[in-house]
Amino acid sequence: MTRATVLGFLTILTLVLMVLFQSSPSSQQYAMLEVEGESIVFSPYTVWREGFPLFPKERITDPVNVIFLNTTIEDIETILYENGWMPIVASSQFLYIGHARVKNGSQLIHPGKNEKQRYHVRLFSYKNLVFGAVHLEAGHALISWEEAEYFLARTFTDVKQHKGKAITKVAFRNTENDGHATFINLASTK
Ligand SMILES: [Ca+2]
Repeated sequence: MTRATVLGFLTILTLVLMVLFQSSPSSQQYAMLEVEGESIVFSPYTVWREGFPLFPKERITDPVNVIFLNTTIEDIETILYENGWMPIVASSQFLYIGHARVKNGSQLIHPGKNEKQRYHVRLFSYKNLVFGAVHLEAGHALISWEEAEYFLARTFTDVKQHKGKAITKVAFRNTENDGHATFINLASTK
């Protein structure tokens, strides 16, 4: 085998490994969601991707704590804008849903109890579901996921809500988190 052939083979092998690495899902545990007879597998934490674009590192960042059923990001945005939320451009995060990597489609903020605090939600669209990861922060400091989940869910009190089974760790990142997400069915009325 000539040197050129070996180099060519190694180049192809490297490219194949890069493609495999790119498409490999996050190493985190998956959760199963049963929605109207359909089973959907998803990663219960958002990931933040950093580093060299061909070999990104993924850092688990926020728990999924609100799941909207029978709706779209656009419909949720409309409701949230009517309730004091505003659009914001911030770093993108990703969720693995049905083994696809889904980039957040929209991010919104709402002022908190004082001028330093704000609620921040990232929304991820999958079929007729919208996964939400919402937190309360002060500057770059994380304060609570639970309080943010309650605050966001309170906007939708005219439709059916329930808490699902635990999908994430309790007290993840040493911050208030009960491990359960709130399910909000936009097709229902109370
Ligand atoms: Ca929760």
